[in-house]
Amino acid sequence: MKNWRETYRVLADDLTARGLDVAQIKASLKTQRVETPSWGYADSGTRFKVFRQRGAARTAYEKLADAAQVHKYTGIAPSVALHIPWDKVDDYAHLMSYAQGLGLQLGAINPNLFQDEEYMLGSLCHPDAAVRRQAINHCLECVEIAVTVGSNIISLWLADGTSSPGQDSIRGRKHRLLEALHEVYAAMPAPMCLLIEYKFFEPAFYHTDLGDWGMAYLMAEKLGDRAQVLVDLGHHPLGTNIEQIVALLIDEGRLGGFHFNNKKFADDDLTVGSINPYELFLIFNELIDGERDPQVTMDVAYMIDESINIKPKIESMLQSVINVQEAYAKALLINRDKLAEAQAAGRVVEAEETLLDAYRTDVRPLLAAVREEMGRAPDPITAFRASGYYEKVCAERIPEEGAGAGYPGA
Ligand code: LRH
Ligand code: MN
Repeated sequence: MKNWRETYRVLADDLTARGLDVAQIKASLKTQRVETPSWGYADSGTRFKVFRQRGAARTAYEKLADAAQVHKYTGIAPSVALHIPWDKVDDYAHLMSYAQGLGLQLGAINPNLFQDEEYMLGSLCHPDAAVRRQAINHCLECVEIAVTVGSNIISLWLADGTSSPGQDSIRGRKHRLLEALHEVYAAMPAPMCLLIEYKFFEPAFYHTDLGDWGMAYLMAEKLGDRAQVLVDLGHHPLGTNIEQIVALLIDEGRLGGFHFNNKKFADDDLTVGSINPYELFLIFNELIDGERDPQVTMDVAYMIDESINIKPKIESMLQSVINVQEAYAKALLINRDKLAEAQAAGRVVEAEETLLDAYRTDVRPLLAAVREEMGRAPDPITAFRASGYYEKVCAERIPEEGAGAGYPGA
């Protein structure tokens, strides 16, 4: 955006004329934080092919170096989620200090209970107690890693389910799952939280043990206050109203976090906001509604979970962080008093138009001003490209056989 400063001045006057507090909006934007996924910087693909990308990160250290670029240019991505064993290292304390040297913290620890040979029939839900023990021990190892790196989040997704009718007892699996989760929960030192991520199918194709928000919520309720539900935007049947699920979990005090990404069909893990930016805006509308309600306490982990197969990964991650920022900025422009009045009076079109006034506002000049005031690049992608970092890592990182991030096929 060439002359964004002039455009920003006009926008700020317009927002003030619309009765909005520009200084307050900018202050909120400066406190926004989004965690990026280590696995988003490494080679990934589909079951058909993982296309290797020149310059893709191959080790936990290289993933952190790339994540530091995203934080350098946006200013709002200071932490990175790890996936174990994809990010397994000999010395996690050393990895933590390396991250701190880059201005980063290590965030959510993601156990991996979907790649060991023993997990064909499940992990924590497996009929064989020895396999369940193996899975529980991996989660306990992840709790230890979280303690070592100063993380307070265990982010758990289970591939567990069945792929043919009758394969296993659905209630039996539920009992095994709860027993195992109680042991993991008890091992987490407060205030560490367990985020339970649900998904309606894949890799299981008949039933999934944690198949929707209700099943994850039920488990959280049975475990305790430090168990919450994680909403991955790619884990719902088409047509699902995700912002309604978000509003409900906020109201029940069980919204623990997000895996932001986008989809057209299934769990596509595409760049955030690249397919349905209006949905992301409506989700942030519910989040702000909750934040503004004194009855509601929220402690939400905003995280990205994307696997980019074609685009250069760092640029896609920059797009994703910027799109999360834009969705929040647009939602902050909603005149909430006007919205509440229209809703109460049943003036439905006026209510929708109040949302659209905000959504249709081009917030890029506002974000450019906020970034500059944070000492960051008004236009992160252009600044990153001008840095030559990508060319540098392409030259340095000669793809090695089997050096993928642990992503299947990588
Ligand atoms: C499962 C999932 C989960 C991660 C994986 C990389 O589809 O969303 O969050 O463990 O992707
Ligand atoms: Mn996810």
